[in-house]
Amino acid sequence: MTRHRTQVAIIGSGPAGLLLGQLLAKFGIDAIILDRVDKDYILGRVRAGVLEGGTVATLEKAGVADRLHREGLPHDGFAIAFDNRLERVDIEKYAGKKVMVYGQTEVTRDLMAAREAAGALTVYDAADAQPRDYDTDRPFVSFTKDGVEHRIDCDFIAGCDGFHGPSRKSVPDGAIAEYERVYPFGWLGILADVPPVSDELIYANHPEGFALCSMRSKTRSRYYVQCALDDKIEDWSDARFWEHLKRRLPEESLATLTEGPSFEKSIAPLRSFVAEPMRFGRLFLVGDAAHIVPPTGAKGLNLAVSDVHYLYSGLQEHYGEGSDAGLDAYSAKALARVWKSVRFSWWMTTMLHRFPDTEAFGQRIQEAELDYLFSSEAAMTTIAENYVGLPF
Ligand code: FAS
Ligand code: PHB
Repeated sequence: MTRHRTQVAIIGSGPAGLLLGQLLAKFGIDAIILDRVDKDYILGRVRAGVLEGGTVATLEKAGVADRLHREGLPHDGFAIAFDNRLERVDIEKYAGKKVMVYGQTEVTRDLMAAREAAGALTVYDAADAQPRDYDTDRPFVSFTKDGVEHRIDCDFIAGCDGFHGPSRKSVPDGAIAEYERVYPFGWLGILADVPPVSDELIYANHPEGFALCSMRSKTRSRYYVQCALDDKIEDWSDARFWEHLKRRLPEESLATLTEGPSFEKSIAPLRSFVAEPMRFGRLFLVGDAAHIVPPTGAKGLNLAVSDVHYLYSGLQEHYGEGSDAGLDAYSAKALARVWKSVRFSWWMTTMLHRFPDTEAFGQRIQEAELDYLFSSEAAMTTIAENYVGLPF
């Protein structure tokens, strides 16, 4: 058994774990990060694309926002297409803020580079990580690497290990409440090196299903179409993908749509999920380990950041001022913001997707809601202030 000692043991080297590690390092708090896979696998996962202002500010505070400001695309609005209409939500006018289009992969890359430059320890390919004894004041994390058993003694454990990780699952059933809604469809996404159809994102409601036109740069597009839950990647040739995307976009968008070969194609299931509470003694659940949202509201990554913001503030107080007020308030504070983002993501998903029971009446109701949305200053303000991100 190889033994290690640190102040905070972080399970998971996704954006939550890496950002927490980076903020702690800047404050002089030692942390070891573990992940069950390697860097390339993590960087190969294509996920979020839109950063809220609070996320950008937190990345700036962590000292990893230089490339984001050089290469990211600030957006002051997005569009919703429905009933062959293309209508714009002016987030700058109605919420006074922008969002930044910069892929999660790049955020993760920047955080990994900063951690390496600081010489901080991340253990990749760490198998069987388990948070242990976190109901005592001597918690530890066990894992194996290359057949050798390891133990990390620590003061606190941050469970940043995503929806399928061991942290939440280690909590005894009677001590945790779980709320879930699984959606009866998925998102099929592609990346293609073609110019985006528009300078801003387009979310599309259509009788055949939802579509989303996003981007990673002015020469790289990210597109999604709603697909059946049992669809497989091999069911979707590029030709079929482009055909379905074009059918779901308004005519005026087709004039600027550039098709091309995809170099990444993946299907993501959609669910809303929240675990309560988010703290168990010395174990804190962070990001997707505690909650999942359908990506329709572009909230998943941004919620992971607000959790990190609250937990980091609490740890800073503990080590800097000897106060546990922030740690004691973590779960309630994080969940208050989580549930409002879960609601918004559920609302956007319900309004824009084709459900098995939508039928003709349901389609008209969705179109009426969208028609009202664009006729009301109050409704525009509501969607804009939720999309740019509620305050931390
Ligand atoms: P992550 O899941 O990113 O990171 C968890 C890490 O823990 C992983 O690296 C994993 O390898 C590691 N881990 C798991 N088990 C472990 C173990 N036993 N031991 C050690 N490590 C372990 N959000 C958006 O806003 N927009 C989107 O378009 C979008 N698309 C998504 C598509 C998919 C397929 C998925 C799954 C999520 C998507 N999300 C999207 C949400 C996503 O961006 C998450 O919110 C974000 O990755 C959350 O970051 P983390 O909490 O760090 O979790
Ligand atoms: C993306 O660019 O991947 C993206 C953007 C906005 C969303 C979801 C995904 O709501």
